[in-house]
Amino acid sequence: MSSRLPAAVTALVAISVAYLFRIIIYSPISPNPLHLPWVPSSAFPSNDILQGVVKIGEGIVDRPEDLAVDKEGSLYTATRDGWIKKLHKNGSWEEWRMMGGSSMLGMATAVDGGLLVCDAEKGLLKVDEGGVTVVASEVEGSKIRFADDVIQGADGNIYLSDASTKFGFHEWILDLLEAEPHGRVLKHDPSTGTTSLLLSHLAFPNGVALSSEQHFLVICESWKFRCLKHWLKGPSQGKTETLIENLPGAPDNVNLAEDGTFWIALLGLRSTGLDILHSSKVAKRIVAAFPTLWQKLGERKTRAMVINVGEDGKVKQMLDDSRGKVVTFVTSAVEYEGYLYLGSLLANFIVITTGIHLPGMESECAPL
Ligand SMILES: [Ca+2]
Ligand SMILES: [Ca+2]
Repeated sequence: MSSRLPAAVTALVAISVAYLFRIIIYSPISPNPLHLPWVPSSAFPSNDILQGVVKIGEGIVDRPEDLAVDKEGSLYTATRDGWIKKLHKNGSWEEWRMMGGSSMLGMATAVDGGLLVCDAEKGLLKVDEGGVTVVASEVEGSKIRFADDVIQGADGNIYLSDASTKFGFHEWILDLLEAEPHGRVLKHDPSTGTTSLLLSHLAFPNGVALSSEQHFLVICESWKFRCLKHWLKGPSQGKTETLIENLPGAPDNVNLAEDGTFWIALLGLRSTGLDILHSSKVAKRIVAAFPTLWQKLGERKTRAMVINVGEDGKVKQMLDDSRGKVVTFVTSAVEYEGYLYLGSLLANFIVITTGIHLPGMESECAPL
């Protein structure tokens, strides 16, 4: 008994030291507290409108992060099984292109036809009837590590976000825990084939969209809970301003609405547990060392939210599912002919909003 006790204590000390090394010395992150905006509940009162949505493509689409609609009205989404799937206007689904991998994210239609697709790991791809080409995989000698979203202007210039230069798609949680500005926005000029750095030191630049007149680029900076407005033309050309800040969720994809406003999807990365985690360096290191803790804290049904924001940054509408009862972790909202289509990284379906009045609509939506 007496000889067993010191052995047990020694083992306990050894295990504790090993865990401490794992948490402190070999931690994959150098965290900082993430300063979360204080948002009064009265600012975005819940309406649970997203509990009244209609699901489409259930079981056909696996975690569709972003959506794009072409001129013919066909909807595309990239799913985790490596497919780009196409929803025809008649409601039928097509397995359109097998791309492989599981890291396709943002997409947009290309001005000359086909799709521009961000594969977080491969970079920016162009997909059309001719096949798949890599448009950009590096900038100024530096690999694009986390291609996240893309938009192309009428002049052909392409803007894309590289959400993090430190962590890849499957490590996005580490980027969130570290909360450092590792991201950047790039510009690709197809006429010269060159990719250049437009903005750097951004905290997870995510969705990108152009304004209706294409005078400015909207950039959602997820870990700052804000969206930026970067002027491309006019007297403020080259300047960056805040479009909207103190958002109640981390902004993901942003898309131009039919009336020139923007639909922004907000990730519900707020809860009592997550707020404590975001404020504590030690807690962040522990979660980084034991990723299953994240599944308990973060990967739960949280509030799904989309907001409609004007060019002046004013919120015109907010739609939510306060407890993620029907849909959670909405990553994208695309408006087309008065319907709002939503994608989610935690769903096996797309949803269409029904029974709400969208800007420019004569009457309420009806399900397809
Ligand atoms: Ca997009
Ligand atoms: Ca995204």
